[in-house]
Amino acid sequence: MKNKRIFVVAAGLLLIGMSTFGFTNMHETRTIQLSIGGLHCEGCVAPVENGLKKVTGVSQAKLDFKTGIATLRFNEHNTPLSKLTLSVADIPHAMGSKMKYSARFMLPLQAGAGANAEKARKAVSAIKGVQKAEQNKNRLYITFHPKTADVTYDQISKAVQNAGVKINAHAGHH
Ligand SMILES: [Cu+2]
Repeated sequence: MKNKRIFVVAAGLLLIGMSTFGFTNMHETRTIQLSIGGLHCEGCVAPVENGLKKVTGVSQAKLDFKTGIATLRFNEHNTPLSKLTLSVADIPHAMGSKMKYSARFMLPLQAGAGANAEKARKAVSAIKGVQKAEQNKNRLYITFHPKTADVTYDQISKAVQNAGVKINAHAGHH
């Protein structure tokens, strides 16, 4: 009986230690960007920002109406990137149920990635759960299948880096 209690306490401490030093480092909080579709007017900004902030792992969300780009602080420890991106379609539209919001994950690549950008696009397209990866200038725009595997930021960044392309970490500061 006493041994069991000690075991429970030890297991608990181990879990706390792991979550402090292990898993939180594996899933760092990052600045990421989503390209939002279905924006009708500036009145759509607050509902989309608030909808994004409700997702577990999102600590900040700012949507620029002119560019349609939402900049988030996001930790995917509990929510994979694909789920976050897909969740935008579930935010009730400010103009009523006939309109819908949508989102594509926008990944900035290093300037001058050239032909490797196409390689990166293909590599990302091949990830199970990715519906479509499009390239425009130095950016990849990625959509996800609603019903297949979860896709994480780490999976995408690995695929891009394996294609010989660096991710532009300063994209949030335009
Ligand atoms: Cu609107």
